[in-house]
Amino acid sequence: MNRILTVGAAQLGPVQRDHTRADVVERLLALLHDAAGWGCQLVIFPELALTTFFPRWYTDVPADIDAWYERDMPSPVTQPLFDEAKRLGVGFQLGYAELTADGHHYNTSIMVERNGEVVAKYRKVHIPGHEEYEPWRAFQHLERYYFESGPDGFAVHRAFGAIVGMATCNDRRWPETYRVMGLQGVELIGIGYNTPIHYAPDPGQNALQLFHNDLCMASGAYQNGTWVVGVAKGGTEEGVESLAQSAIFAPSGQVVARALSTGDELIVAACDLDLCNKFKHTLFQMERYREPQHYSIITAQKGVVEPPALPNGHPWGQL
Ligand code: CDT
Repeated sequence: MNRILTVGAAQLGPVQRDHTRADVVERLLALLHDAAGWGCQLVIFPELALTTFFPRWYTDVPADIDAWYERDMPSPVTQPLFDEAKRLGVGFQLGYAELTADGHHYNTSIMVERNGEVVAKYRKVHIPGHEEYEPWRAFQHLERYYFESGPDGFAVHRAFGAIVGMATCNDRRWPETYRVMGLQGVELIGIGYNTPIHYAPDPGQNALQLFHNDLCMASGAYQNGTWVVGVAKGGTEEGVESLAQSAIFAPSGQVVARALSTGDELIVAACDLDLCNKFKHTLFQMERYREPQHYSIITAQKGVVEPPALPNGHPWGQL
């Protein structure tokens, strides 16, 4: 009998600045209940689900900065989620801003098993945007000011009867994210995101947001033979429109479920984990077909190193 993991992608609509964490937890609980009704074992919530996407504003007041972060998880305000997960037997993945006891700031996700226990923590590795206030922008994307890159990389975990992994938003655009987990046999990757439609450095890409979103996750799924669950916090938050269109991708790269709205919405798929093997054991049989001796540049080098320029006037240098 095939191994079926029923997964819910619990898209959130906007969380405005004056919404409290308690308000949000109420919405998460409603989605969790909905998911239980659909027979889900696992529900994926978005990146930074408990607050508005605060990197769109600059402040240098330490207390104002730290107010966006969670020092404990669970905390008194999030405890009901853990309790309800246990009562319903539905686990979840939750993204939030984490402030560690020794003062580190991470964009973190946890995975909580059906008994309410945290089984895995992931700290976002690829931190996009900019480090300093840039007044020319309509809104900021100061993730590189508010978050450090996670030090732990892309681990996978045995949970939910599967091999599961997590990634966060911008991570989904980098093929290394999926491959590192693919090489550990991942069968399902949960990815939460906050993606403003307006991309200030090149607004020409605005119209391509959905295309690029799907392109990355479909490719990651297919090339590694894994399910990928992409979950948005979408809609217009504090005047900034963000991509919704949450979707569940099969190991074939096909979309099997798609959110219709830009608000709170649950989509569900019965994910056949054995379908992963169709790809892992054929075209992408890694141990047979990969040639890692040719890939060392990927870890040895961070940026692009072009070949030396041709001498002036060389015919191959002419357009
Ligand atoms: N949250 C997040 O990582 N968002 C980015 C926006 C990129 S533009 C600064 C993303 O890759 O969707």
